[in-house]
Amino acid sequence: MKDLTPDPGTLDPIEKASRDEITALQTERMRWSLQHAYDNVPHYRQSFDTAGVHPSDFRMLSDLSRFPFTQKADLRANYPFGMFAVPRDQVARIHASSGTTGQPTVVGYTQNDLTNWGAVVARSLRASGLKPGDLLHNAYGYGLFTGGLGIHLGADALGLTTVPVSGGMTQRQVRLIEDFRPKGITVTPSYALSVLDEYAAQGLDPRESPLEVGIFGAEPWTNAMRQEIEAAFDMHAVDIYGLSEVMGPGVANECVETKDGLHVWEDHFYPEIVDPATGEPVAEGERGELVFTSLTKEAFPIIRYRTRDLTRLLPGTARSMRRMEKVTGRSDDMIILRGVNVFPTQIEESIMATAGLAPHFQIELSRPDRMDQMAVLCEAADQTSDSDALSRALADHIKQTVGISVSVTVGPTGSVARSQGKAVRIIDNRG
Ligand code: DLL
Repeated sequence: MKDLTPDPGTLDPIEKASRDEITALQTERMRWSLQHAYDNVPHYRQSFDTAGVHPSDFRMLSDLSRFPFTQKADLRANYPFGMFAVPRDQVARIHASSGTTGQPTVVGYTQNDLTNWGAVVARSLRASGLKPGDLLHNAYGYGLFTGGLGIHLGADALGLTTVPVSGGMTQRQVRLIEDFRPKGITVTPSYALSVLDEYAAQGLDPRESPLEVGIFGAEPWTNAMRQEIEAAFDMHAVDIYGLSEVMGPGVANECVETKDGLHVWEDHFYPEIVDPATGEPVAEGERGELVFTSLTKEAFPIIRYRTRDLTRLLPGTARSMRRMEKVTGRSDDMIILRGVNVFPTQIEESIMATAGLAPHFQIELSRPDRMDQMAVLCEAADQTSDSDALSRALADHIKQTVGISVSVTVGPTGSVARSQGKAVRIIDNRG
């Protein structure tokens, strides 16, 4: 793999700023953001008043914990435009979450917000090893989802040549990668595996592909999966994080030279970690639920948003801004199996650690006789291998590392549903 470390001279000054400078900027911006939300969004005025806090109570960053949280339910209750802090005609762009359950969550951006979003995505793409003039194959979905258009904004801001492929039509993805010869690909890690399958189907060697870096996010994935993808394509694989409520992709990104967690672009997004059960801030470096407050957003300021994503904050390394560890999973996706907490990422790690298994999997939950059961559906990398031996090996690994008994089915190639974007990891038949 080539060294893609960016030239330090190309970084934004804030990427090299001292902690004191970052804190001073955050404090000033936080004051503005709290006041802006209070003055312009009835929901925030009411929730601050109910909690007995006023933006003038904010003097330093530790005061933020006195302000109330915002939850997804608050955004739904204010559907569609009730959380906007500017008149609708100043909103330049709308995005929305898929809303598979209940109402979609609608978010908006002013022209300034779009500029800032482009800047943080550009910073993310540069941290990933891309530079002006490079070609980018953008396979995140275009549309209401923030992935495609968000990456596109940043690619324009950085000065890349963007191929706006969007998701789906996997054969065509491979054809375009081979013909246009992009240096980077932006895509969910699970869809990257579908692209990898297609390389095999076309009899092409993915290690010979022009790709030098993949920028993967929008769903949890493990370091074991990183190694799998890096080896398969002979390219770097870095992690990009974000969520529509906070902005979209580009809230945090790994640096290609370190790959040691994602630097949170703290000049725009202020992170906290709280205990998911009590909402109390955890001690520095402890794991918990990630909470974000926007520092510059005009159209859709967001105060102490409970992301449900579980991770921890670590000090800066390649950049002075703090890092978040790779997300283990969402608290919503935590399975409690006979008293043991399990995340799909733990099953992913076991699959990657079991030689002979392909990286595709789904988890099926059922409740026969009022006892929860977990079945893991996966595939052999090589169809001639002994699927009984593979399933025993995986079940043993899961028993030893996660501490639960599961049934494993190693099916034929293609038996596990392939991802076209965000993978569906859990099929819940518990009724
Ligand atoms: O998934 C934004 C995005 C697009 C991020 C493209 C990165 C790349 P939403 O659809 O609102 O936005 O979903 C946000 O996806 O709360 C996490 O649970 C999950 N997620 C996003 N990035 C990561 C990641 C986009 N790198 C939700 N690792 C978030 C783990 C991630 N989970």
